[in-house]
Amino acid sequence: MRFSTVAAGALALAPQLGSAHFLFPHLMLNGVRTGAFEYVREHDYGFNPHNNDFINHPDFRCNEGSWRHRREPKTAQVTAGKDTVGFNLHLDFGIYHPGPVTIYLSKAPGDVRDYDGSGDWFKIYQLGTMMPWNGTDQGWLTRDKKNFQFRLPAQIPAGQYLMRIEQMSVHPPYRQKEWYIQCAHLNIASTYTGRTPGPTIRFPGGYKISDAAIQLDSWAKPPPNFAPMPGPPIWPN
Ligand SMILES: *[C@@H]1O[C@H](CO)[C@@H](O)[C@H](O)[C@H]1NC(C)=O
Ligand SMILES: [Cu+2]
Repeated sequence: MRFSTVAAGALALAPQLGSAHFLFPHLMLNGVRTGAFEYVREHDYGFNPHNNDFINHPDFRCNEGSWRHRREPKTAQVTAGKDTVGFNLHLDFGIYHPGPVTIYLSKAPGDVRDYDGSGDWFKIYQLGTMMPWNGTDQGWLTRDKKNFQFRLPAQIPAGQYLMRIEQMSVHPPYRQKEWYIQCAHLNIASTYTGRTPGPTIRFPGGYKISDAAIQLDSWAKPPPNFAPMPGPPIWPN
């Protein structure tokens, strides 16, 4: 089963380049788009989306097959409170799927290249709909955006981190979603020694099908006028 999924993903790469789905192979570093997978951990699912079953799988952390790519990317040297970071879609495509973008950090016990993301994650970025939202795809602030960047808050302890981007596409019928996930490797310099960032969640386990964000039904009539974000509130806020 696993083998056939990977093979199908590889075959699907070429035809999907121009038309279908997306991934986030570029780390954005102070406004500069770095190379594809230069600082980003690759995975074996190509441009393909996962469905809701994926939220209960360990690969929901950094996407399917990413563990075997953990030694490939470099680790970006950045400073908390100073540098801006983020992700850029492949080939400068914009996300043409409606839905929230969230970015999380998880501190590695040591070298991020040996870290599987099984520890605690806190959210540092999110982008949802206009407020108020008229319930349409056009009302998503993420739509057609090609990069998602923010200044690293100063309130992050020094260390190596996985930085995980997630887009949850809300266009499939009813409460089914499409999930796009990718992780980058950061080494964060910081003098912060305050409270540990939080609230934190783990993957899998941190998301439930019953979460309001996942229960959003963009096919509802009349359309919804509020789109809850997945996951906990952002740090440090
Ligand atoms: C909803 O809002 C978006 C963003 O302002 C706008 O482009 C779109 O035309 C609106 N659609 C409707 C049906 O009001
Ligand atoms: Cu899709």
